[in-house]
Amino acid sequence: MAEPSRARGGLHVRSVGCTPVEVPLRYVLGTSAATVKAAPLLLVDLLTEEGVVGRAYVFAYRRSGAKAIAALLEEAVDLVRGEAVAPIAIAGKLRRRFDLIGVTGVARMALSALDMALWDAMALAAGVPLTCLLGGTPRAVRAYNSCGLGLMTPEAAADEAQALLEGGLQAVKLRLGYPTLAQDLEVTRAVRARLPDGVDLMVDYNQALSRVEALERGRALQDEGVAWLEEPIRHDDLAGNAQIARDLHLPVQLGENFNGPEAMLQALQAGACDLAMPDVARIGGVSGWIQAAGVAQAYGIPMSSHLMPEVSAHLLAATPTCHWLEYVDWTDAVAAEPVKIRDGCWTIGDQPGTGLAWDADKVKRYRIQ
Ligand code: SMN
Ligand code: MG
Repeated sequence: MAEPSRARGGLHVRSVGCTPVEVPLRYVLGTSAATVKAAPLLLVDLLTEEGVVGRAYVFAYRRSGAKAIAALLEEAVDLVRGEAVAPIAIAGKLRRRFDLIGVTGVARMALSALDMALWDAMALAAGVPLTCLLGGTPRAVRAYNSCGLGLMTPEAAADEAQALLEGGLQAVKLRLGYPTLAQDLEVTRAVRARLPDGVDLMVDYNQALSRVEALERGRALQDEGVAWLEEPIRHDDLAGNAQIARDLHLPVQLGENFNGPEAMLQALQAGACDLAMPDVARIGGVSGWIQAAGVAQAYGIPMSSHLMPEVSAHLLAATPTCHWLEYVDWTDAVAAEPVKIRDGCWTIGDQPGTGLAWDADKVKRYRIQ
């Protein structure tokens, strides 16, 4: 077999360290699909032969997810050991090797995590913030608060919504999908009434509804001052989502379940959503995001992020149709330098790479054994 290429001055893949942790959440997140009290994350340290360490992490949804992603990622790195740090070339090779198991779900997340770590390593080696490598400028990115506002009583939701405006945030997201439309409306009205004018309120059903229910609840919600209707029905029912997007004047938001830029293209071709919010760990990492951002621009669709705000901020700053950053504070528990929201924005610092670094003591405390 031919020796892997060794571009002068370039980086080469050496090994990967995967650390599963479970971090506590300040606000319990009751969604219509599951109640999230602690967040399992997989922390990734990609070592290069040149000594640069690229970092990334993914939200793994479940403890078993963190372990499965780690196993897949370790195998992927074995397959490209010694190769030049070239994310698109590596993604092409690994995609072929993983096609038989299928590049979806945890396999997609493993390959996305590797891609993110490779890009971080390149930005670290270049000595620039990641967004600069992608053609963006380090800047403040407008954020909405997505911590909390799970399923709860209307009074508790209104109190929590108010608390979530900390740091000058100008938008919050509410989870819906109560047993009845009347309950959804009651909570929405209680939260809306507590939020100052000009503060946006997004709502998220996490795919809870049938088409008929979504049309009924959407029609009721669209006159309640809601900014978007997220995943009202199964994310992959493109015809159903297109019908909802056509029938309502409330914008439909989809994206956290897009598996790669090709899935986003299909959704936009079908007219399934007015807004898009890919998840960097499912869209294919930094490489997949940039491709998806081109699709969003071609369709004139505003693009937001899903979770993992550290890398997403860099990506949004290089996204032509940049809309909102989804802010969660989950990595505060393990980050060496947690990012603070100021004036409603996540500000990209001038440190090279994504700025991700772990606090070793905190990681030890939350490590999953
Ligand atoms: C969500 C999904 C999974 C975990 C937490 C939150 C939600 C979102 O759909 O859009 O933030
Ligand atoms: Mg969502």
